[in-house]
Formats: sequence, structure tokens, C-alpha cells
Amino acid sequence: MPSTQKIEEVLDYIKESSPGQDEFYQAAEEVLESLRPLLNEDGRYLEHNILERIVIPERTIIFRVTWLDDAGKVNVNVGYRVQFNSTIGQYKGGLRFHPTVSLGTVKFLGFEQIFKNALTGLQIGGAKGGANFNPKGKSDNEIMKFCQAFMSELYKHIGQHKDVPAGDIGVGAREIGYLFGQYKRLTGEFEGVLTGKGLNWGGSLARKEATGYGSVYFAENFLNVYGKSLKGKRCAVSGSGNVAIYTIEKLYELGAIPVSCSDSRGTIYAKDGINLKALKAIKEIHHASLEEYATVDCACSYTPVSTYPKGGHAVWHIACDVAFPSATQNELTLVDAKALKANGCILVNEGANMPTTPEAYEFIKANGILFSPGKAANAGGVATSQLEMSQNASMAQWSFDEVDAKLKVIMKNIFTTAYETSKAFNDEGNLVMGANIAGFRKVADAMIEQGAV
Ligand code: NDP
Ligand code: 2IT
Repeated sequence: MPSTQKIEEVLDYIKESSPGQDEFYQAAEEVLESLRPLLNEDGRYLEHNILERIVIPERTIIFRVTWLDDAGKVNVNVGYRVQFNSTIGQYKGGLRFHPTVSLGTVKFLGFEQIFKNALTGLQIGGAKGGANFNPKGKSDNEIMKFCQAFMSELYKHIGQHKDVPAGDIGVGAREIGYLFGQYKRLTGEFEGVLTGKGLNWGGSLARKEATGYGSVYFAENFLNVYGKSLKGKRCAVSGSGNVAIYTIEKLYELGAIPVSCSDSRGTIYAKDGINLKALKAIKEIHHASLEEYATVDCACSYTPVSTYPKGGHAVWHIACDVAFPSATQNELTLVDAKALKANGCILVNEGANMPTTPEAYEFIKANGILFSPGKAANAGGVATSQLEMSQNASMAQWSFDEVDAKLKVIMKNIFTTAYETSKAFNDEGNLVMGANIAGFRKVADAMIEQGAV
């Protein structure tokens, strides 16, 4: 059967069997469409029905999370863990706590994670989880109560050799601490069941920084191919969470000028560069809005969401050489891509998962802007999670520089793998295709070797 027909069949199946899971469909369509040259070259993948198998999670766990707020009222949320694919290692992927989380969100993230994890060159399978819980405005005690209730079901399905969750949007060091404490209380086991742990109890140095740093290393590798570098480049960064903050930190270290950041309420533009110390204090310590940042850095401007360009986001309308979308999915639209082009942007480097809409990506590609897909560019986080697991297994603790040096090598390898694969399939520099084919091939070959399971 020709690959085109099979891809259409599988996408139709997803549409019919997963109604309302638009984000999952979007992620699956991008991956499947870009596999065409591989499927045409090597008939084994269709022969072994790999496409049909890879789009269905091995296991999906959906559960009720019931917790008491500070007023003593019972609250209820929905929790998820999608264990997508364990062919090349135990399930691995973050947990997201955000009111918009649905089964479709977790499936899109889990699907992406399969290929991202394969690209790291390490042995980790793909998974994702989370809940439609809104951490905003909750007290520390309520966050703890929620995490404990969430883990009271999740602990039955995870383990250091089975499934190792980590953070994502709304899940940082504090939440990982509460989740770990509850896991230990319920199982009586002290084990590396989560990554992103505190440094005194099994965490790895440089895990916190890894996704942002890795994203910047990836961009630098890409620019170097064209005889360019980040030094002196004006960079627009979106988001102001874990990924955005450490993207900004590493950009400064490489001599670039990060001129923006954003949150769900607005965008900051600082012509001479974001004040990183103020940003960290506001976001990591006070968990406050960027409006507060605007009161500290008087030279900056603040654009609230209500005044964003129609169908777009203020951050991408700032003149920049390189764009680092590092907040959330579908945050960079066609309107935004056109503004980036008009302002001379040469590279869009995805720190978030699937931040660029398909229409924006088509425009970016057609207009010769370089593009780093998230599953390659943001893989430094999960790769360093695996380094944390490795340290836990050997009861070792590596220095910050040791972990960072390994991260740098891993990001270079991911870049080279995606780039060389794009070349091998006659579309040099198309890293969407390169990353998807390289990640898919590694998992699919292993699926064939392991038989019909
Ligand atoms: P954080 O929770 O630390 O930060 C998220 C940031 O994005 C916040 O500034 C938040 O604003 C903003 N944001 C979230 N949702 C929305 C929304 N719907 N609209 C506008 N802004 C939004 O998360 P991370 O930094 O960890 O994650 C950012 C992205 O990077 C996500 O796509 C995640 O999947 C991806 N990623 C994360 C990794 C990690 O190791 N943490 C690894 C690889 C990818 P506000 O605070 O106002 O909500
Ligand atoms: O999207 C991601 O890669 C993450 N949120 C990190 C996953 C992990 O297991 O470290």
C-alpha cells in the first residue's frame, strides 16, 4: 500500500476515534506527514503496521483527584497519565497542572515525547500526565493537598523501572517535592521515581537549567552551520517559567540580548535586555505576574493580553533576530510569523512543545526562516532527567559542570542527527522532517525487533 494512503487512513482513524483531541491530531499529522520519504524508502514500517501501533498509547490512566481546600471544601479534578510507548525504555515524561489540560493535551505531549526521548540517544520511552488543576491563587497547603491526592492514585502505576514522571507547566521543584513525599509515604520506598528532585534528596545539578540551556545550545549549533552565532543577536523569548528563564540566562552567557518575556497576562519588552535577577525573584520566589516586573525595570514596556494584535501575540511583533517560543502550544500563529519575517528574524527555535501553529510553520518554511522543532530543541530537559536517573541508580552526584558538559554533547548530537537525516532525505535543514524521521526510525526499528507486542 502506498504510504500516502496509509497516512491518510491512520489520520482518519485518529479523527474518528479521538473526537475533540485537536492537539493530539495536530501533533500526529505533523509527524506522520513528514515520515513519507522514509516509508517510501523502507517498506518494513507499513508491513509491520507501525503507524497504527504508534498512535495508540500502550495504556491511558484517567482518575479522579479529590482534595480539601483551606476552607475545608471538597474539590475535584481529573488526573491523567498516558503511557504511550515503552519500546526503548521505561515511560518518561512530565506532569502538567493547568486548567486547560484534557486527554487530548496529554496525548499530544505524550506522543511528542516518544520521538523526543528517542532523539536524545538515551533509553527512555514516552509518556505524559497531568491534571486540569489550576495552581494559580492556591495556598502552599492547597498545592500540597492536591499533589498528595494526585499521587495517591498515580503511585500504583509508576516506579523507577516502570514510569518516571517529571515537571512541566505548573509543576516545578515544589510540586515534585510534595509528589515525591507522598510516593515515599505510600510505598515505603526511597527511589528515583521522579526527576527534578531537590538537590539534597536525589536531584541532579543543572536539571532546573537544562531545558532552557539545551534550547540555546541547539540554536547555536544550527546557526553555526550557516557561519552565524548567537553572539550579539537580539532574541525574543516568550514565557517566564522554567524554560524561558534559563533560556534567557544562557543567551546572556553566549553574548546574545534577550529582549522579552511574557506570561498569560502580558508581554515585557526591554530594549537593552531583560533584568534576569528581577525576573527570577518575581517568578521563582514570589510567583507573581509580570506586571510586577514592569514596576522594577522602568526602561521596559508592558503590553497586556487585551491589546495583543488580532490573532497574534505581542512578543512576536518585537524586532528580533531569533525567536524562542518557550511558553505553551500554538502560541505563535500565522500573524505572528509574518511579523517575525517582516522584522528580519532568521531562526525560530522552539523551547515549548508545539508552540508554532501548522499555518505559521508553513509560512516560516516557505520564507526561508530556519526552524528548530521543539521535540529536538527542548530535549535537553528530559535528557538531563535521564542523567538524574543515572546518578540515582549509581548513588552518585555529578558536579554542575559535568552535567552541563554532557548536556552540551547531547544537544550537539541531537542537532547532528536531525540535520544529517534531513540531508539524507534530500531536504537539508528541514529539521521537522529530520527529527521526526530519526526519532521514529529508532523506536520503529525496536518495535519490529521486539515483535507483535
Ligand atoms: P512553567 O509553568 O514554568 O512556565 C510556563 C510559562 O508559560 C509561564 O510563563 C506561563 O504563564 C506561560 N503559559 C502557560 N500556559 C499559557 C497559556 N495558555 N497562555 C499563555 N501563557 C501561558 O512551564 P515550563 O517553563 O516548564 O514549560 C514551558 C513549555 O516548555 C511548555 O510547553 C512545556 O511543555 C515545555 N517544556 C518544558 C520542559 C521542562 O523541563 N520544564 C521540558 C521540555 C519542554 P503564567 O504563569 O501566567 O501561566
Ligand atoms: O516536555 C518535556 O520534555 C518535559 N516536560 C520534561 C520531561 C522529563 O521527564 O524530564
